[in-house]
Amino acid sequence: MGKQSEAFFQRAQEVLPGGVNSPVRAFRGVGGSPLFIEMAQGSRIFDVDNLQYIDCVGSWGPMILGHGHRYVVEAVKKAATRGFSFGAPTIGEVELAEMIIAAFPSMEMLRLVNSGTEATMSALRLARAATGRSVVVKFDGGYHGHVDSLLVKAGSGGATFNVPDSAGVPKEVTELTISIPYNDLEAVGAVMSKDVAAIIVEPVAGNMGCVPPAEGFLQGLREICDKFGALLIFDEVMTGFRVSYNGAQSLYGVRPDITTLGKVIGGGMPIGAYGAPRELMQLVSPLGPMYQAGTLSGNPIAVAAGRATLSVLKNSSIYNDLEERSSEFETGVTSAAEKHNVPIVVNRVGSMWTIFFTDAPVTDFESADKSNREKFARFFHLMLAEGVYLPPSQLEAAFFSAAHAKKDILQLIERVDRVLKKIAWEFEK
Ligand code: KE4
Repeated sequence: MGKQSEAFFQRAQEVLPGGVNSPVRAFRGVGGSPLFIEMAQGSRIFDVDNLQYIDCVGSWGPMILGHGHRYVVEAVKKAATRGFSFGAPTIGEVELAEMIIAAFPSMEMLRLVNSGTEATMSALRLARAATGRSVVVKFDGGYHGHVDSLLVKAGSGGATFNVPDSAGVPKEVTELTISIPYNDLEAVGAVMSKDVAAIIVEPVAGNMGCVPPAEGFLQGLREICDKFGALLIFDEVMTGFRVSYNGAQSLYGVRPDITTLGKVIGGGMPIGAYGAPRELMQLVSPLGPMYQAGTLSGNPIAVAAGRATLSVLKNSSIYNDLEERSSEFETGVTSAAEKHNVPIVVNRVGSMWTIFFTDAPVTDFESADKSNREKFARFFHLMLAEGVYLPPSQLEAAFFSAAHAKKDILQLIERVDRVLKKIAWEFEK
């Protein structure tokens, strides 16, 4: 921990709860104090003490092209010279919507908002408006932003700080939310009823660490929703344009009723979106009775960053490259762990992944939660000392970007190998 970061952190804690503007950044999941970041470029991030790291967080997913991609930077610069915000329609937000809809055939219309939370909050309201029902089903360890109804057995910071149900949310609200184990279709069947407005799911979980859907799980949710007349919401805030240009719904061939997006579609700028077939979206104001609004929704600068990002991703070899490099990393880490006899499980879908310090498969929150947090924290700090910036929590997903070159992957494997050797000595003797 550098002196400047330490000084800034002391100062930050005077004015920001925990010294941060989002809880998981506070390093409470791994101990110690957070690094304050000066800048980032490509696959590297630089802290205020001028130390550099290979970045495996990528702002929690948005930076799939790497930091400071010149095409995105130029698009933002150009947009900025024309005005930051008008509170009026621009053709740019239409073009971004058209790009997203072309990539996600399950959507015929969408509404841009300013965060993933706004997207899921609006998607939930739309499902309740469309069905006239109130109950929502989610999954233990699933995190969908800090929406009152969805802060029930929530993942991400909720799980990291062991506060799965937030204070300040009336029980009258949470009574309408049922949370059950991920990848457990029987549990879904047992709670389903004609009172359920929607099932909301991360089609690849990223907020209990990375947990892929079990074979048939997503299709099973589709069938259960059809049987009970409930809507299926795919929260693709993390997976959209991450696991493929067409999202997890394309990868697994399951069509949701409503999709939420964020992160990558803004290229690092504040953004979110929710979309669905026309008949559903026509319920949204000003067309219909479901109200949702936003001063900065469709913001020209955020939209410029998003359009530039998707333009670079579209028809590129980036997803193949990401798969190749991420797979090479997974193989290298797995063999290093075997060599040093450190039990780990690596879960990965494309370029989102998590190294769990456990010796049993991780298929849901309960199995993820069995991971050895002390070992993960030690691994995190030893990797930081090796110049690698990982998500500061066992229950988060890590990410690679198009800027992570082969040499970065080879360096990462070497550094993981050195660190696992130390972990073996400290924990496995
Ligand atoms: P935001 O409101 O943070 O933009 O998006 C909320 C959200 C919704 N759905 C999914 C699947 C998400 O992963 C997220 C946010 N992800 C976390 C990372 N676990 C953001 C990091 C943070 O909270 O600081």
